[in-house]
Order: sequence, then structure tokens, then C-alpha cells
Amino acid sequence: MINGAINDLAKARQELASAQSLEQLEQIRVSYLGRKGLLTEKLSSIKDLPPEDRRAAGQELNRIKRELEGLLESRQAELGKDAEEKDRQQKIDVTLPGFGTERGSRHPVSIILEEIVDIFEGMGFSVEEGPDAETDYYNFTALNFPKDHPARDMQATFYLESGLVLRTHTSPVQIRAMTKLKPPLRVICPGRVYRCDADVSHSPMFHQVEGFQVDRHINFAHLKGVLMQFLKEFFGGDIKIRFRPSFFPFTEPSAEVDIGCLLCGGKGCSACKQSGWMEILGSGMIHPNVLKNVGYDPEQWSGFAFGIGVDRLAMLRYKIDHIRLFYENDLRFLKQFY
Ligand code: 2NM
Repeated sequence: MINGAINDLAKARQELASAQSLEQLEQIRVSYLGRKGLLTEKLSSIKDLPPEDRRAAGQELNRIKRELEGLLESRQAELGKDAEEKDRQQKIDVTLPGFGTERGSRHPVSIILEEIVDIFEGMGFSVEEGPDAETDYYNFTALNFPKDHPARDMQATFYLESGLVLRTHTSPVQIRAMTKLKPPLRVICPGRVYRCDADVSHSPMFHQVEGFQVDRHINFAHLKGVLMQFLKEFFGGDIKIRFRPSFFPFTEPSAEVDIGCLLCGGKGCSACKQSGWMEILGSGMIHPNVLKNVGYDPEQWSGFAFGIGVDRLAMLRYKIDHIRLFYENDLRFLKQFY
């Protein structure tokens, strides 16, 4: 029995030396000194020995037990220190400064879009919104683009597999508004629009605010008055404005507004294609066919409409010479606006 215990001790010594964690150490302790441990069982079988041998066996087994306890204790201290050290290395130093959170800023195009909406709301216009994916009817047909007319090529259109189109202007929203509501009306429609086009001042997705007014006896002077008021509020007094004849299928007569390029002061630059002028909006008197298409009697009602390029105005306001800067999502650029 004593020889067995000495072997147990030698084996335990090896196991303790290779133990890597306090959990392993505990397992070793249980296997020798636990209730059913090897040494515990030997100790409790002393009573089965002849009485004259019990005393010596008890003394020897207890010596081995104390030695094993001592070994366990010192190995426990070693492994405990290792664990503490590991813990210290992994611990988060709460005294280090934090990373902080980046604060977002408003997108320059959003800022300008909201400014435009505010100005027209101040003149009594209400806001209507509609879907980006439109039917051919709302985007073209209702707006007096004849079927198979080259006017439909004027804007390179993104056609969807569903048969819908990405709206090429926000005019379809105006058609929806006119169909839904009854004149007299003053409505603006802000939103994203899509055309297959890309250069310094064109992006395949850009923003428009279109607007219209329909009432009895609305004429071209009302159109010009509203647009000049808008330009005055948006730019302040000191800009050059050019009002020139144009063509759209949905208005007759039609006019476009250019302003003296604010990037080069009218000298000519890449943003204004060396002309010194930048086209910022189109407008005109709503075509009688459009009024008929929404169920209004053109003998009773007349109206004007306009479409403003929001990205263009943002480029002019912030002196940005390429529209793509708005859509590259470079935070170093976008952070500059608020
Ligand atoms: C423009 C230019 C001219 C326009 C016309 C209409 C509608 F629906 F009333 F007929 N909405 N918007 C219009 C007119 C838009 O954008 C350059």
C-alpha cells in the first residue's frame, strides 16, 4: 500500500508539472485527494490492515498526503501568477482616451434643396412627392410627349425590366398632383431624377424641384414674377440673369433661365463650358394638352410650370467645379458643409 502511495506521489508530481491551468490542477487534486481519490482511498483502507501495521502506514500515508498538498499549493501559486499576468496583458486600460464619435453633417445638395423648398413654401406653394420608378404614361405621355416622337430621346431614359422608367424629371409627380387635386393650385415637387448622362455638370442621378401654378388667368408675367422672386431670395441681389426662349413638349411658350457663372465670374470655365453662363432652370406656360390630360378645361384654367436643377445651384453656391464631388461620398469633402 505504501509503495502504491509512493507511486501515486511520483505520478502526481509529473501531472502537476505539466498542468497548464488552475482547472487542471483542481482535477489532479480531486483524483488524488478528493472523496474517491487514490490517496483518500488508501487512507480509509488503513483500518483493514493488521492493528500492529496501522500506525506506521498512517504516518507514512499522511506524510505523502502533506507532501502532495504542498506540491499542489506551490503549483497553484505559480499558475495563479501566470493567469494574473495574462489577465493584466488582456485588460482594457480604461484610462486611455476614447476614439470619440464622428458627427455627421448635412449633404450640400440636401441643404440647397431644403432652401429652395423653403422659398417656394414662403410663396404659398405646397409640397408633393411621388415614386422614382414611373410609368411611361406619367413620365412622358401625359406630358405631351407623342408616342415615337424624338422628344422622348431628348432625355436618355433608364428603362427598367418591369416596363417602368426611372423618372427623367419630377413632372410626373405634378401630373399626379393635378389629377388628384382641383385648381387653383400651387405645388412644388422636389426629388431625385435620372438621366443617362455624365460630365462635369451632369450626373446619372440628380435632383430637381419642379413647380407649377394653375388658376384662372395665369400668364407669363406670373411665371416671371415668381422665378425672379425665387432668384432674388436664393442668390441675393448681385447676379446676372438671362431669360431666353426654349422648347419643351409640356410647355408653350417655354423659357430657360441662365445666370452668370459664379465660378468664373462670367469669364468662362470648365463648369460653364467656357460660355460664362450656367443654365439653372427651365419653365413655360403649361401646354393645353397637359391640362386636358389631367381633366382641366384649358378655356377655364391656365398655368405656368418650372423645373430647377438643385445640383447646379449647389455647385454655384459652394463653387464646386465637378458634380461628381457630391456623389463620391468622400467625407473630407462632405464634412465641410452644415
Ligand atoms: C421644366 C421646364 C418646363 C414642367 C411642366 C410641368 C407640368 F407637369 F406642369 F406640365 N411640370 N414641370 C416643366 C416645365 C419643367 O423643367 C426643366
